[in-house]
Amino acid sequence: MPDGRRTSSLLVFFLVVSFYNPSFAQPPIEIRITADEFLFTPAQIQVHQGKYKITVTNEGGFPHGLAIVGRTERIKYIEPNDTKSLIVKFDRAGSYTFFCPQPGHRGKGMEGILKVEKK
Ligand SMILES: [Cu+2]
Repeated sequence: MPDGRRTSSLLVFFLVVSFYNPSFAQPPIEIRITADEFLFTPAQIQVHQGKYKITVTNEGGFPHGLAIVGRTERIKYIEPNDTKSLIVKFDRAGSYTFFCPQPGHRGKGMEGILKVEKK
């Protein structure tokens, strides 16, 4: 098969996949959170099932991060005045606890609840 035809077949394949799978085509919705000593704002977040980009800005003087209980995706470390993002897909409804993975921070109050509701 000539290269040009192979490329167009692949293109058609991806167009079909994105047509049948809306989550593949849609960009993630952004959730903005700020971290400070020793809290997240907001600490209560409500979303619907889907793909999200969680953006955390560290407005504090210490390094912070963001982890979600039961999920492997995390931001280990954000320097003061820096911003980092994480893409997370929530397929199931439920309450997810998020927290700062820096030692001792969760115990000082750096945690929150992300509630995912059915679409
Ligand atoms: Cu922290």
